[in-house]
Amino acid sequence: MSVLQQPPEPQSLATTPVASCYTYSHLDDLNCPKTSYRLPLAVIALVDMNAFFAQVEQIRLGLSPQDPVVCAQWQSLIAVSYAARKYGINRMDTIQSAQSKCPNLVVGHAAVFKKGESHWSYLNEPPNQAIHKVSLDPYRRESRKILKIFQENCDLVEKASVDESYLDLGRLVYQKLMELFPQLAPANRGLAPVLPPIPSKLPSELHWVGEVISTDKEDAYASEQGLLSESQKGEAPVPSVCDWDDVCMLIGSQILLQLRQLVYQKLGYFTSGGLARNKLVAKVAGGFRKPDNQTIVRTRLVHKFLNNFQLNDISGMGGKMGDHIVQKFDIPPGTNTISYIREQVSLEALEEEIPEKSLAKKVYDMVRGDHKLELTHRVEVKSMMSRKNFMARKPLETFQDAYDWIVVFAGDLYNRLIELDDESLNLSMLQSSNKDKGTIKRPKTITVAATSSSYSSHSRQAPIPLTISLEKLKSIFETMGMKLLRDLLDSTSNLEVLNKKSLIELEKDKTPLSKIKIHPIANLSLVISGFVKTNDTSLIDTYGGRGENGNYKEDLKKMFEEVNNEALLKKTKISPRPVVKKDSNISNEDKKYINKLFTDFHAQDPEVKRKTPTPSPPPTFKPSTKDDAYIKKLFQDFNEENQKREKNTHSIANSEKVRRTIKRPQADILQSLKKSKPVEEPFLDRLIRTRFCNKCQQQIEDVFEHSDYHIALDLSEKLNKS
Ligand code: DCP
Ligand code: CA
Ligand code: CA
Repeated sequence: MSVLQQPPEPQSLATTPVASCYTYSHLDDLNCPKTSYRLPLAVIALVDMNAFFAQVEQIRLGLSPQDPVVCAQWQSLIAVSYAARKYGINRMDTIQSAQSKCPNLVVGHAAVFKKGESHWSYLNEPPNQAIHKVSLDPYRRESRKILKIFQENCDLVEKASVDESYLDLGRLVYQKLMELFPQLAPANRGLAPVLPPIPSKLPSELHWVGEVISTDKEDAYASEQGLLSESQKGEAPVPSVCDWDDVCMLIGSQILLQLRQLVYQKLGYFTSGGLARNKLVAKVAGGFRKPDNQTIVRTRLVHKFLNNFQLNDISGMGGKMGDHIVQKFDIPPGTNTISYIREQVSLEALEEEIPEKSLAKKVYDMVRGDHKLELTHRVEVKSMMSRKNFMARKPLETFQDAYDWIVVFAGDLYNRLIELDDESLNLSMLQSSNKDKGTIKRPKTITVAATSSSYSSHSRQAPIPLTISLEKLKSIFETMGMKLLRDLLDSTSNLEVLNKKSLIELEKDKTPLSKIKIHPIANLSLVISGFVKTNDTSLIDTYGGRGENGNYKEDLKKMFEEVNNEALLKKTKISPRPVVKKDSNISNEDKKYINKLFTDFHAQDPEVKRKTPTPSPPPTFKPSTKDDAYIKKLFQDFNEENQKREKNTHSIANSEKVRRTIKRPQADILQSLKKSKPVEEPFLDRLIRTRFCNKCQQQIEDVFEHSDYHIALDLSEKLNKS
């Protein structure tokens, strides 16, 4: 049902009361966030934003939902509004091909940072890849606003991606049940553990909202009613309500619409929703009717509903993983894979064909829509990277170039820390019992890494002084980033040969930075890592409210400034010259971090644990591994991808320029350029294009986060080798 539609007139619902399958204990557990997700009465919603980035652009540009808007990143479309989809435009189009399908197309390009500036902005003209870096901050900001609406109204919300959240509606449904059915209240219960049958007449305020998946009988009844005249029609509209699980879904459907309406009223966004007993079915339901609608799957309809899909459509079973399982069972072509496995393949047969027992059981549960996953808060952030690839034709060639980008990266990381604080504060305010109450996170380490045009990589790392002020951190990122970059270039870039003077002499002579040449840099990154939690519950407690003066971010910043001035800065001096770590062993923190990464990831999706080679626990780290090497390896994978990408670009673009720019291992590179073998698509490119990870065999929501995950995974494997 659309968020714009008025609620229907009160009508009595069709009921078919039966002896209840549920107990008071099931009911009461619904009231507990820890237990409710695995209950037969659970009510889990998934809300997904429609054409998210395109809607953000449409609203930013003051346009209506009927205007054909797309969101672009360089020449590619990353989101296509539903109005533009009517012209046959999809994400595979380029701006040009989309414009040829719809001459009135409105192209909103993502905001960009300009070289040398730490604030992103929207441009009136197309950005230039050589001097701009895309910022996704505006979308993350909108995403935070939406999440906040959910968190203010629901006690357990899992942000699943930039535009999706799962909501456990258990407590909201419980409260409504108690209000509408006082006979269920603890004081009014008899001795029997089983719930009474539902009343034959339900309160008139209850009505189904959205597309309710119906039984064949209900379908037949509905079409029969459609043929009758008004006077002949039966009173009670289908779908019918039989037991308390249906009542829970019924109430949940109304709550889900209210939440979607709140998002629309406060921010103007259209959404799609899915409602079911668990995340798996809610997710599939969320994509069933788009845009601006919601799909409700009553528990007894789960099998029928899932028969509309194939195994590959289920989250975690996409691509090769699903194909592989389907092949194992010789499922005849044209057969529905989900219903076939459910009806024809026993658990024993699944276990025989799928050696990993837990995966076999998972498939067994999934085809039954019975795979219960807990709603979790976001996986902990352990590092953040801001980076830019420079096109082969435009590598960085002077100190000024490189410093200008450090300023951009510092601004990017600063924005992301604001987001992180916002999340931490929201969490702590909304969950008074949470053990992380009052926790904010600050990075301990900063790293600069650069890869030259000849693909040699170097990095420098230093500890960051503890400070709560984000403004201060931003300037620390800038100054330390520049200092680290200076040291890195001084020791790796052969400055003396390039400039005919040593760096110290150049600095003494006050040579402008734009005149100091460096060995061309093909990509540059700034990373903050080793996040630690800073716990100061009392300070969070004294902070009066979220955005009550209308400027939430300012309040937050002010609070941190106060904290910083009063307490922490006294204890910690900011060192003007960072200490560059070169010889320390890989720290326990880092080891813990890498292992936690895997634990978190595997906890999220146990099946990946088996598909992906699991790195060994910390003791197998080579004791001689240096931090420097560690960070170098962190970038290795990323750089390899870039190498491939660059080779690809060169081969298409201009091999003459390649000869001029590349000064080292020329033979190798030119050799590889000559190879006629098609160049494999870089991992991240493929991930962005397909949103499917061929390494994990699953659909990926946050492609950038997932790519970083693989960088860390590969790093750990390398560190654990031998
Ligand atoms: N996104 C992206 N690159 C991709 C896929 C998505 O940058 N390859 C961004 C833009 C999308 C947002 O993530 O707006 C959410 O992705 P969805 O898959 O949910 O797609 P949309 O929200 O755009 O459309 P839909 O209405 O089909 O959900
Ligand atoms: Ca979406
Ligand atoms: Ca989505």
